[in-house]
Amino acid sequence: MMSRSEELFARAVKRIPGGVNSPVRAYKNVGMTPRFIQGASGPYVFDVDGNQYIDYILSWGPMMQGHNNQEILNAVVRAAENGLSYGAATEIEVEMAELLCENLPHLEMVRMVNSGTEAVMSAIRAARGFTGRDKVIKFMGCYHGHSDAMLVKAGSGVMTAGVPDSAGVPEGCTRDTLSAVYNDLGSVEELFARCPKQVAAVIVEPVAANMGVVLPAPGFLAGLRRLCDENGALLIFDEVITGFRLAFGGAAEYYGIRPDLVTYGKIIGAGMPVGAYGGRREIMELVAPCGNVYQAGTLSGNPVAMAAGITQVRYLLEHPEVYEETNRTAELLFGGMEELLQRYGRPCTLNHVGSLGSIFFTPGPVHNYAQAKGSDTEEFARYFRWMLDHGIHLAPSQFEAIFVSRSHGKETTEKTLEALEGYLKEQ
Ligand code: KE4
Repeated sequence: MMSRSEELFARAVKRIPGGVNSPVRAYKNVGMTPRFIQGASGPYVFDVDGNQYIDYILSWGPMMQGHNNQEILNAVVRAAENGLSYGAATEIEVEMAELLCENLPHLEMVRMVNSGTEAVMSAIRAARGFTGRDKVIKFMGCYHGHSDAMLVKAGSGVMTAGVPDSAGVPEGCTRDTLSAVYNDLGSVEELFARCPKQVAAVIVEPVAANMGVVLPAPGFLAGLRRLCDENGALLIFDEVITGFRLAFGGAAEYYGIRPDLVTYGKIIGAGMPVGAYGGRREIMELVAPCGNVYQAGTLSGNPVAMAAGITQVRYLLEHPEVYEETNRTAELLFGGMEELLQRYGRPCTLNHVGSLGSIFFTPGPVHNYAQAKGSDTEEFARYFRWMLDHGIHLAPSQFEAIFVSRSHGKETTEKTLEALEGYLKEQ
C-alpha cells in the first residue's frame, strides 16, 4: 500500500521536474521519497499521511518564531482583504524600508525583491555599476542563489576564471566570477593580486550555511573588509540565512563588521516570497529609476508579503528575548548532540552559532568546502532516515543547516536527542 506521499510523488514527477519546485526537496541526497507536508504549527510540521515531525528546516530559515505564528497570520489576512497586489507604491513598503534602515546601521537605502537569488543578483549588478568593474570574488561552498554568475564550479585551489556549474550557463556569464577558499584570506589576496583594480566586490556568507554550517575563522571577516578597502572593492554580506537570525542586525552586528551591501531573504518575509538588498546610499542611488543600474519586479514589495515580513521584523526588533530564548534552546540541542557523539565515540563534527548548526559525518575540523566534502554522505543519509522515522524533520542533505526557532524548547530538544541516541546505539 503506497503512502499518500508516495502517491503524490508518483504524480508530481510526471509534471514537475524531479517532482519538486526546488531540487533539495526531492530527497535525492538521502535516497527516499520526500514527505509531502500539509500543515505546520510552532515547531511541528504534519505530512499528508498524518505524521507529525519536529521541524528543523523551518522553510529553510524564515520561521524564526515557529510555524503559523498567529500575529503574522492575522496581518496577512488583513492585508489580503484589501487586495493581493497593486503594482503601485504602498505605505507599507515605506514603513518596511524605514524600519530596516532606522535599525540596521549598514543600511542607508534598501530595495525589496522576491527572493534571495534576486537580491544577490541585483546587489552584484549595483556593485559592478558603482565600481565600473566586472569581476566578483565568491567562496567555494557558498551558495548565493541560482543567478548565472553565481553558478560557478567549485574547483580545487583558487580559480581565477569561473567555470559554469550548471548546464545552460554560458562561459561568459561566469568568466568574471572568481572562486576563493572560505577562511583563507591568502586565497583572496591572490585573486586581488592577479586581477588588480578589476574586482567590483567580494560576496560572502558571513556564516556559511550551504556547505553545512561553517563559521568564519577569527579575523576572516575583518580581513575581507580590509582587503576590499585596500583594493577599492565592495564587501557584500549575503545574509539571506544569517540576517535577523544571528542577531537582529545579523552577522554584521554579531561580528561587528560593516558591509557595503547586504542581501536578505527568508526571515524578512516570514515565509512569504521576499528578498531585499541595500547598503550605502551612494551605491543604492544608482539603482533605477534614480540611477542607471536597472532592476525591477512585478511583485516586489507586495503588500501581503510586506505585511508578513514587517510583522515578524518588527516583533524581533521589539522582543530581543526571542534571540536569548532561541539561542538557549539551540545551545541545549547542540550541546546535547555533542555530548552524545562523544559518549558513543562517533567521529562527527558539530559546527554551530546561535540558532544555526550542522553535524558533519567526518572527524573534522570543517572550516572550508574541501573539508565539508570529506563527510560521509552515506552515513548522513542513514542518520537522516532514522531521524525522520523517529519524528525529526531535518534538511535532507549533509550540506544544509539545522534551524532552531523560538517555538522549539526543552520538550522538542529532549525528543530530538532521544532519537539521536537511538541512532547512535544502533550503529
Ligand atoms: P532564494 O532565491 O532560494 O530565496 O535564496 C537564495 C539564497 C541566497 N543566499 C543564501 C545564503 C541562501 O542560503 C539562499 C537559499 N538557501 C537555500 C537553502 N540552502 C534555499 C533552499 C532551496 O534552494 O530550496
